[in-house]
Amino acid sequence: MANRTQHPQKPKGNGAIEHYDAVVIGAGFGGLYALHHLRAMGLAVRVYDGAAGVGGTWWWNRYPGARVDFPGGPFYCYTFSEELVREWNWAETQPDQPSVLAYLEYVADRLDLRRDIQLETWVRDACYDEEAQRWLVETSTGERVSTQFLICAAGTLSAAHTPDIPGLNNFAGECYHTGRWPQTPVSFAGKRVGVIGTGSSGVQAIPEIAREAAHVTVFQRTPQYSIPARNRPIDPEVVRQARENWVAIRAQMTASPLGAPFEVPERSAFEDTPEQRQALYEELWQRGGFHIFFGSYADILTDKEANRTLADFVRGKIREIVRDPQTAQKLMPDYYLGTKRQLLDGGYYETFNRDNVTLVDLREDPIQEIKPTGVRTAKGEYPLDMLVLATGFDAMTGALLRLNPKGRGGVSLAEKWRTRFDTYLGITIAGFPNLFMIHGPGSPSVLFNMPLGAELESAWIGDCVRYLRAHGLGAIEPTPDAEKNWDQEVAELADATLYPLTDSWYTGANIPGKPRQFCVHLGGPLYFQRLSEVAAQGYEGFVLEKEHRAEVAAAL
Ligand code: N01
Repeated sequence: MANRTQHPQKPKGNGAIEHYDAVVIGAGFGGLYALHHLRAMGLAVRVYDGAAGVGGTWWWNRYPGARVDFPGGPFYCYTFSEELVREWNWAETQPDQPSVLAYLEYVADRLDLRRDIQLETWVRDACYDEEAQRWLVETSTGERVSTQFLICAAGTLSAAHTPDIPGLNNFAGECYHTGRWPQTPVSFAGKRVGVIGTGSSGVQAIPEIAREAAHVTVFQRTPQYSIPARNRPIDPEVVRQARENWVAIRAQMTASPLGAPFEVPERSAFEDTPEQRQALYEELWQRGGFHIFFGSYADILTDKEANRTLADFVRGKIREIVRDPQTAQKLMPDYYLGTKRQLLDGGYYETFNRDNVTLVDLREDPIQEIKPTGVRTAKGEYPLDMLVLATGFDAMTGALLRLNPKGRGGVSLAEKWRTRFDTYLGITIAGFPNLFMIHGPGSPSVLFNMPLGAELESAWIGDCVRYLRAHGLGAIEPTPDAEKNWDQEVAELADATLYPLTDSWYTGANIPGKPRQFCVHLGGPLYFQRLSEVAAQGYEGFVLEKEHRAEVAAAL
């Protein structure tokens, strides 16, 4: 096993410019695989990450209760290597954050990745030099490096969103954002804790905090549908079969709409009687996980009435579980189920039966200000020792905009994306040659198995680099028309569903002033087929530029 040095050392900020074939931004699932894949092709690769460890999302999101909600180990992990699948033992169906982080650390060691990763280093600037056909990158540690390819694996859910609530900075107690949770243990014992936000992070954290805190006040703006995760020890037989048949299972995942090794239904909710539907929902509710959502009927996300049958079922469960009818009423969601990111929990609704938990419905009693001693709403005051902000992320585009690379003509990404997040294939951007994104806006990203998606996207990027090199090409960049058509394809797929009808981070509605656009390609396997077709047709939709150095050499 390689040594576990956290900070592979290279001279920092000594004035000399290092030259790489590829710079990868981010050392999470996507960035680690991109490094492994491109390095195996013989490229000189450097990875930068601002965190003090590898893991990306799984390094930052260490709030209590953080777990994989996708069908977990051995399916939420790297799939490209049968060895890794055989070597790593997942303990639970929904692995917790420490397990996933330990896995990524293991992979970084096992594949000897750390020697090319520089941690605690933010990329501060990235400018494209049209003449050199290269990116010039500057880091927070004072280095300037030149690279032909810039691979942005900065995370779809990594730019934490702190809402602009009056007085927030004056709060005198402890205050933590779930997406920037401290490295040192946080104690809730004996404390009055306020949690703002009831998305995936809040719903996972609230039951855990309530077990320890003196009191928890949950400030809820939108009630949510949550489904029991029913996390349990993983069945050794599932693992054995997965290991024996990994090639077939990986193929099945790649061909499935969500990248998961499960059959998806083709039947409409209305092919069953109400009694049959109820029985199926009950069975899948007891089974736990996303099965009820993706495994019940084909039209849950496309037909309002079909959606209502499942929404009614979950609302019925909330009424059954929550003893106080007024609290149950406040918890009652009314949007189309699944059109905000579907939540899984470990006893979320049950938590509201505890004596030490209070629910504040911000729709009828909004926050007015945060005072040094607590939260003041329209109707009252809640004295607090700690505030937990489970308020989400500037999803899909936030991390890229924070990076704000400058492309052709010095135009920044912030200028380019002022009103729309145009991309081609969710991987490339017109005006930004040789820049590739992993899980960019317009890719399946958060609605496909993310580790598997990252592998497939990296593989496509690797093939593209190989093609450029084999053909004496120095740069690749999509045409504005290709972007426009891609935008339309993404929108048409979304418009066939109920997703765009709900305010969510999928549509950018959670960030004040952010352009509204549904940025996830819902094609699943169709998306990866489109990638292959584009490559097979000689990178259709792209302008391919001859290598300038070769042109100069030829002219001499
Ligand atoms: O963020 P969110 P998250 N005043 O945006 C509320 C992934 N993830 O961190 O719905 C009051 O979903 C906001 O209210 P509303 C997963 O993909 C995965 O929970 O906008 N409230 C909402 O309740 C997930 O979807 C796992 O009305 C305010 C909450 O804050 C994504 O990350 C675990 C507010 C934000 O919910 C993001 O989840 C955790 C304000 N001013 C996360 N502003 C896994 O299990 C916002 N809110 C793998």
